This record gives sequence, structure tokens and C-alpha cells, in this order.
Amino acid sequence: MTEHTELLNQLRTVVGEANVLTEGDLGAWEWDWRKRERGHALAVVRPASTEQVATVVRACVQGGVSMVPQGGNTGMVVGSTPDASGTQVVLSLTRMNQIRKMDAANLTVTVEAGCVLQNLQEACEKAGFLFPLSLAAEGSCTIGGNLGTNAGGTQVVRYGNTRELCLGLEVVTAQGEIWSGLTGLRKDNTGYDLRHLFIGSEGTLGVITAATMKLYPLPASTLTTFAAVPSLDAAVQLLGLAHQHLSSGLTGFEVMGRFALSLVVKHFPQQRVPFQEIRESDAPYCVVLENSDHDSEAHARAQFEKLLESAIEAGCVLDAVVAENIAQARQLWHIRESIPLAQAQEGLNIKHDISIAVSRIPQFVADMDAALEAAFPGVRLVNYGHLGDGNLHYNVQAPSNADAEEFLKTKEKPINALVYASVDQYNGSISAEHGIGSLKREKLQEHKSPVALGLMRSIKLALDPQNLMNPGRVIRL
Ligand code: FAD
Ligand code: S2G
Ligand code: ZN
Repeated sequence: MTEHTELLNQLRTVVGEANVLTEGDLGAWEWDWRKRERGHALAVVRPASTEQVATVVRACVQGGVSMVPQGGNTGMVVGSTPDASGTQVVLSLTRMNQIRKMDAANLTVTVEAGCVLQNLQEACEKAGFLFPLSLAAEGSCTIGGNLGTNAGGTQVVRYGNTRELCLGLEVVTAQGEIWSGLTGLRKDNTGYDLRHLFIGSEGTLGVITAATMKLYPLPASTLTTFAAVPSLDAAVQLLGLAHQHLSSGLTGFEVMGRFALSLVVKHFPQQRVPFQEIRESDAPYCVVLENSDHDSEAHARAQFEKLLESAIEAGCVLDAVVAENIAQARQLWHIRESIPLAQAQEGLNIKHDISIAVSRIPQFVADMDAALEAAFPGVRLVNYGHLGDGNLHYNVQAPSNADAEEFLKTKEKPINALVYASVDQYNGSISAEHGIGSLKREKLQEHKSPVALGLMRSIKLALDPQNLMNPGRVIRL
């Protein structure tokens, strides 16, 4: 008998024996996606309904056992895995994956937290609608995790983050009560807007069990272009022209450094990355951009022609390839989405998920590249990301002849310090879309004012006074 035997038996009666995992390899729930940290769970518990989640939470609260809500476990800030104590319950929402209701006239869909993002995208497309959240992890991340982290991705430039796409939530509170706010109303000014407390709270205030999300009409045509640009300044200039020519038709604008692309060429040789023949010094960056048109493909093409003409005239595009069909478009996007995976194949790396005013990104990168290359000779810079919304993944790979583990052990902290100090100077954010988790919790203390931290602490203590919801994530009490 351990001190938790009674609780575990109780949980087994709630969710069924097979859905309380305590034996065997729980690595899938305990390793963080970057394979940098592994926790140890008391148990992985997989409820199938909101009522079961509520009962599980109440039982854990009664037993004084803390919980880590988990979706697809693709988070990047060590927020969805248990700590090493062996005393936490991982509350996996993956069995709650139903699409409860699609309301065409209201342009909304109500979906359970454990629904995989790609499944929701596909179901909406089949019904003739667009659910416009899109990120490279969409094959395994879940709507609950997207809301937990307020995920961004590649269409934020047009549709905003997950927060902007959410109209209502169903939540099990830290006391095990059920708050149902799945109204689907676009206007509802009746007191505090509670959904916005839970969106981006990273499982520290309660468990999101379902959400009502916005739908959009499917565009008549989406065109994708992959362009080689002579500088990061030119990429920013091209973004300005794209806004001018495409306006709300601009639904994606990603920048990729040539070293980042070289990792895709190296690790995924079957992918055809354009413009390999252009010297890196002539085109240090490439851009992939998407135009979604509600008129016709002909109209979309005509708009793209005009955009590319003015971009070539302005000298901010060296060469461009426009996808001829959906398969080609998918191939071009797949190159961009393969960068994080190619980085992982190249070895352990240091990630910075930062945002800076778009206009200032070129200067930040020029300064930072120079500073890191001077301080850490041989360091390899993997610069890429969502330039359209000012979110750069300014990642650092160990020098090719270095032991990556050793390099990270000794250099990650000073590199983080350099990057984040500069981000501060540029009035940027140290976490644009991935959140804080436990990875950046101490950093948050340095980068937020005492007033802001005090308000966050008050919210945490008001909603989870026993600190049993994902303790030690986001805010240090
Ligand atoms: P998890 O990792 O399981 O959990 C993430 C956080 O949310 C944790 O704090 C967890 O406690 C909390 N949580 C999970 N479910 C719930 C719930 N039901 N209720 C309350 N809290 C909950 N992120 C981006 O924003 N943009 C990107 O472009 C992007 N690209 C990525 C590419 C790759 C290859 C990978 C591996 C990750 C990427 N990510 C990106 C990070 C990650 O995919 C997102 O943070 C995603 O939203 C996490 O979803 P998940 O279901 O995996 O959540
Ligand atoms: C992306 C993935 C995380 C990283 O692909 O947009 O959010 O930096 C990133 O590898
Ligand atoms: Zn990203």
C-alpha cells in the first residue's frame, strides 16, 4: 500500500482500470518534446468526459495530489510533463476528442479539448469551412493544448492566435466544478470575460474540456509562393508589399534562413528545396507566403503577378516560384514545417521564441548574429519563423564539431542572457507563442514588472489557492 493507493483505486473506478497508467514505459507522457527533460508521473489518467474530469480533479484535490493537464505533449517550454517527484497525476485529455457541434449559420464549431488540431481542420474543410489555426505540430497537438498555450502558428498574420479564434470554453476548475461558457456568442458583456483567463494559462488555473471556436468560409483559391530574397530587410519590404497588394488575402508569411533550410536539405533529402543554386551571400533568406482569395484562382494569380512584379522592381525578390497546384503548395509549406524536425535531427539546440516589431527584426538579427558569432565562435544560427506577425524562432545549434549536450550545458545560459537582454532593448517578448511552462518561469520574473507579476499571482491564488493545477509552471508563488 502506498500513500496514494486509495486515490489510484478511486480514479480507476472513475475512468476505468485501463485509463489509469502507472506501469510500463510512460515516456510518451513524461518526456518533453525537445527530449531535454523527463518527469516521473504518479499516474497518467485518461478521462472520457467532462464529468469524469471533474470527479478526477475533486479526488486529486481531496488527496492533495497535483495535476498536469496534457494534450498532445508537443509543448516547447516543459509545461505539459510531470516534475521528477513521482507525485503528480498527468491528466491526459486525448480521449475527449469529439467535435460536439458545427453551426454553419453561426460560423462556429464546438469541440472537445483532446481533439487533434489536424482532425478538426479536416472535419471543418469537409463541411466547407476553414478553421484557420495551423502549426507544424498540427498532426499531434490538441485544441486544449492550443488554448492552454494560446498557440500561434503560420496564419496569425491574418486570423490571430488561438485566443482570437475562441468564443467560449467549458472548464473544470481547480476545485472540480464545471464552468460551461460554450455560448458561441460574439457579443456577451456580462461581467469579466472568464475565457481569457484560461486561454494561455498553460494548465495552471483549470482544465479546458471543450471550446467553441470561430469558423471562416473556405477561400475560392489559395496560392503559395516561395521566394529568394537578398536580405532580411528585403523580406520585411516584401511583407509590406504583400500587405499592400493582398490586404486580407495575405494568410501566411514565413521567413527561413539558408542555414535553417540547409538542415532540411540534409535531413530530408527527398524534399525539393528551391533556389539551392543561388549563393547564400546573394540570398541569405527565403520566404514562403500565401494568398487566399475569395474570388477565383485567376484573380489570385493576377494579384500575385502584380505583387511579384513590384517586388522584383523594388529589388526585394531575386527569384520566386508560385505553386501550380495544391500538392505543390503543400510541398512548399512542408519545407517550412520541417525545419524544427530537421533541427531536432541535427541535435539538441537552444530555442528562442521571440517577438519584436517587424520593422526592427533585421537590425536585431544583424546585431545578435554578430554578437553570438563573436562570443561563441562556430555557433550555427537557425533563424526562421513567422515574420508576418513579428515572431522569430531565433534558434542556436552547437558548432558542428562540438558535443551538443556539453555545449548546451555550458553555453545555453549565457546565450539566453545575451538574446533576452537584446529582446528587452528592442521592447520585444521572450515568449511570442510557446508560453512559459517551467522552462522560462524564472526568466518571466526578470522580464515582467512586479505589478504584472503581482496581478498574475493574485489570479493564480484566487483560482487555485492550493496550487494543485500544474504547480511551478508560468508563475512562481
Ligand atoms: P501540450 O504540450 O500537451 O500542453 C501544452 C500546455 O497546455 C501545458 O502547459 C499543458 O498543461 C496545457 N494544456 C494542455 N491541454 C490542456 C487543457 N485541456 N486544459 C488546460 N491546459 C491544457 N506552437 C505555436 O504556438 N506555434 C507554432 O508554430 C508551433 N510549432 C511547433 C512545431 C513543432 C514541430 C512542435 C513540436 C511544436 C510546435 N509548437 C508551436 C508548440 C506546441 O505545438 C504548441 O504549444 C501547442 O499548442 C501544444 O499543444 P499540445 O496539445 O501538444 O499541448
Ligand atoms: C515553429 C517550432 C519550435 C521551434 O515551427 O513555428 O514554433 O523553434 C516553431 O523549433
Ligand atoms: Zn512557431
